[in-house]
Amino acid sequence: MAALKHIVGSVAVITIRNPPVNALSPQVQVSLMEVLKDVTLDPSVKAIVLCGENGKFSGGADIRTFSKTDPKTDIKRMSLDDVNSVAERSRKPVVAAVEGVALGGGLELALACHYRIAHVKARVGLTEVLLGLLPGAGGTQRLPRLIGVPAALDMITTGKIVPAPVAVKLGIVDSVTEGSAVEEAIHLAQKVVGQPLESRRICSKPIQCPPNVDSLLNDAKVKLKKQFRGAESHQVCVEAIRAAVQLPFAEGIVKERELFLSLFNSDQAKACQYAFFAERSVAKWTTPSGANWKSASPQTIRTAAVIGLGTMGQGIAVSLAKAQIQVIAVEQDEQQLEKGSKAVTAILERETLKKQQFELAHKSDSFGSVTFTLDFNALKNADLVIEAVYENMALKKEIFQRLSSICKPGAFLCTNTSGLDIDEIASVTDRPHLVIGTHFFSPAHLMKLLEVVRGYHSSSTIISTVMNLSKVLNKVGVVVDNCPLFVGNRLLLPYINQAVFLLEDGRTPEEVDQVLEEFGYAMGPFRMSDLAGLDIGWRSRMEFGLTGPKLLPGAPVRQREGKRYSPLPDILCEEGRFGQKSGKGWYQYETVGGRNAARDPWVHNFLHEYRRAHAIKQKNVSQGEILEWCLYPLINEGFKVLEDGIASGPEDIDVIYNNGYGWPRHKGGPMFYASMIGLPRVLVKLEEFYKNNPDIPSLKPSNLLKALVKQGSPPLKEWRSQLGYPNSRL
Ligand code: 3H9
Repeated sequence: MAALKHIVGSVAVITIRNPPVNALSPQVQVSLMEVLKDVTLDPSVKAIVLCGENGKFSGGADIRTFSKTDPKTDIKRMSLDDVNSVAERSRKPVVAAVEGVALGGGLELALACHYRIAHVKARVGLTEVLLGLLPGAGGTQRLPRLIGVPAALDMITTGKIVPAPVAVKLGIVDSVTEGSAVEEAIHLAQKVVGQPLESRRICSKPIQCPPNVDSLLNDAKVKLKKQFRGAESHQVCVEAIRAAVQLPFAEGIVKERELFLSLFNSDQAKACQYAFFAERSVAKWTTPSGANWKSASPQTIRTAAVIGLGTMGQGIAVSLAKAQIQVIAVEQDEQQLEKGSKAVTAILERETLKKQQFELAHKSDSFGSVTFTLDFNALKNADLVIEAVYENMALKKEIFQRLSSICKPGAFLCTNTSGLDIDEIASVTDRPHLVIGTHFFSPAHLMKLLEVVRGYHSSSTIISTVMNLSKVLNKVGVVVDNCPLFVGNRLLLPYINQAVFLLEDGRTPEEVDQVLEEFGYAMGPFRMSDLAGLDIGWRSRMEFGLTGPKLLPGAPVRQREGKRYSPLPDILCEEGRFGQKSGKGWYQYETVGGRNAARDPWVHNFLHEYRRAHAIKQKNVSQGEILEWCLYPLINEGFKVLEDGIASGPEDIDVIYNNGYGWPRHKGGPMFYASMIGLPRVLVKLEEFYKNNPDIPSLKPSNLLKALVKQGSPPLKEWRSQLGYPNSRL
């Protein structure tokens, strides 16, 4: 039985059992229905308590069963709505004891109960929108009736999860307890036996609408359209809430179901659910020696040090402190230390305020302390050190050499680099097996991704410790192998290059950005480059002799080593246009550090003159071709990364792109996207592009892509096993 019953006095306690999160699979729903019917008919039972096994109420409907569900037939038989209806109509009081989580269908079940008691650490939310769906078991009809339209709109359209103290304030749960929610619920159930239940049935409550409800809903759609570009589920959620506003409860439920079915089998829902499982799968890493996430033993990090308090170091220090880790922050001179410590303190103050507002007056766990120092010897107590100085190999090596002599034996040494060789850095230490790359993304206290770059000697203990740390920091860690630029930036390079070539060929930054933003990117390549700072790439190109003083005399302007090269970004930097930080880049900004990108006539004029000077003929490129021209080389590089064994599977690449590079989640990630449009299509287009542009090597189709197409384009989940990854270094 997936729902167990035991009797305490005159109260029947029904426990949902489906480890690990008590998901409401079709079997659980059937079982719940049977037990509920059984206890409502049992004259010795006067009240009912619903809870979940192992301190978790329920993680919602079982997502794993969705892909096996035929929406035309099976879904009509899905009975969570029926279960909810039986619970709500019961003439015996039904109390939900919410411990751990009540998410999606789990919260919908709790909303159908007459009372809800939550443990103080429990969290609740209607998270379906993040899976490309909407709450399909009455959530869109009950929540607005319970907490009002504006609050319900916010929760349902964003999938926000709120802690129990906030839930009680909003009116989602009746009370919180620091003790056992189940015992509290039994106590309440006994107390309310015989009391009238009509006012406790949310389905009977009138909906309280603000006078401007129509414009509230319309404005929400406009805002969501901008925030989640191209995503359908957020828009459809608003329509379901509109039904709650306009229709009686029963008709609203019918409308909700109709809208739910319209999303259920969509490509976007498939992509979001793939992204959900991909994030879980990357936690299950393995190494060629057979070590893996199960066998390795992560060490707990209590004290961590950060070296360098630039933008990255500041964010990393905040991130660690937020996770209640004691932080030692080191800088090289007084001025930098003061600047860095002020910035860290200011961010932490803002974060404390946010936390207090979010968790309201409830006492919350405080942040870890941050000690600022110029004294490298302070690092001797750290369990783990993260070096976050600027990208300079000589400087990093000097620091790691010093760390060897200062840090305690067994301390883990991490380098925050976006592409330098981890093995070279590890080689100067006394403990290469305890050295690893931790590639954070800016702003590091907010961005979810952590690329964990395994060096040749990195031990399973350091991999598991850092992967564990990523979870503690509320990030998604992805283990990748060591290669120039690692995975994320390696795929980014051809994407940016292709976008710049489009400017040479006659397009404008606005046109290119618009296409990529309509695709779903939060920012197109040029707005993103302006935000990141154009000078970073410029310095690295100077370092590699592609531009600047190290460039060999006589090198053609638009070629390097026989390959197409565009000097446009270099020229912008030579003009002092570094992007937002200098108030001008591919766009102009209202001020230095401004955020609002506006068309810049200077850029347009400059591009025009550049094309004229180099006698470049304008090419007519459709919006569809702009998209393919930019995305397919990025995808192609993804296949090359797999071929080289740098990432262990397509899911790893997709998780990196969804969480670190603004890839639209409802498109699953670049590799998933390729599988959806069809590998033959990607291959044919790349072949065509490469034939017409033999001087762009990133357009040459990867062997893996060709092999997969030859094998009949197997589904993405079979790519790993079909190819066997003979080259895998992971
Ligand atoms: C829904 O409810 C639709 C309804 O409105 C209407 C229907 C008609 N199903 O994340 P973790 C697995 S849609 C199946 O590592 P944590 C997960 O894959 C649903 N499996 O743990 C993993 O498996 P494995 C709405 C699920 O403690 C394991 O559980 N619900 C589900 O960090 C542990 O997960 C949601 O959107 C599920 N629903 O976080 C909630 N949930 O060990 C989605 C988890 O094999 N879930 N699994 O890798 C979550 O947000 C988090 O998993 C949760 C636990 C917070 C619950």
